[in-house]
Amino acid sequence: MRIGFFDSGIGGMTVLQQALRFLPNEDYIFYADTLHVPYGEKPKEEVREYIFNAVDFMANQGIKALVIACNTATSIAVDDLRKKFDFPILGIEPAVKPAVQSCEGKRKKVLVLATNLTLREEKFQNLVKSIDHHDIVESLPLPGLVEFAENFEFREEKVVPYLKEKLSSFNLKEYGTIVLGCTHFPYFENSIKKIFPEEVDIISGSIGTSKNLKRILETKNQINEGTGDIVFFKSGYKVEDKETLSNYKKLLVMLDRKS
Ligand code: DGN
Repeated sequence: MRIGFFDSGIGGMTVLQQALRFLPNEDYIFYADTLHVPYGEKPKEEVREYIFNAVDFMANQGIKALVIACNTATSIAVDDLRKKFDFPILGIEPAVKPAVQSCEGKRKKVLVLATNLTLREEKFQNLVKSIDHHDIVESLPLPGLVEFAENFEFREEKVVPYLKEKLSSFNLKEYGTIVLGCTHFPYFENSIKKIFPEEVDIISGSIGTSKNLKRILETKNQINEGTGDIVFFKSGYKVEDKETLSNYKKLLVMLDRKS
């Protein structure tokens, strides 16, 4: 059986690319809910319905595990999804813990970049409360980056001015680690690095999620059951159009080159 990857759009591909490195001998379904992207600015109940529809669809295709490759979807639906479906469900989350651990000793701050919805949710608030004992975690929603990615706009000359404006009130020297808490953001790692005057670590949850996926498949003895084949779906429709498929493959190649 295949492994399902789900996101509101092409952000989830940044997680799939990491998973492919750890688990090349698996087959995958990648589902992008492109009809409803972006999730980050919509009411929670509406987004929750989209997520359940998508996961129902994937479950009907037959999957042996699901990766919610969307921080926003994890924060509002992972617990309820686990109650409904009996395959393992992994949800990506902002990697706040390793960021705090590495910054505390350096007297630096952590900046979490994510969607509005993720940052507002109790899951994120509780996570920060349980880890951030010295008040070093700050956050900023960047909805524009989701829009850029969905439009395949990755050029630094477009992205950097947006980031500069959004970060204009921050003292950029104070930060040691930037947490990419939205799976659309790793596409812009180079532009983000450029904004900060000093060297910063940039981390996301995709390596941890991929390692966990591997561990779960090993434990269940369901590992190495494929050949790296990927079937793409957009909001319930199989992607057959050659141009779109080739664009998706190009994204994976682009991400591979960066990592
Ligand atoms: N890629 C998603 C995330 O990680 O939160 C959400 C992007 C969006 O739909 N706004």
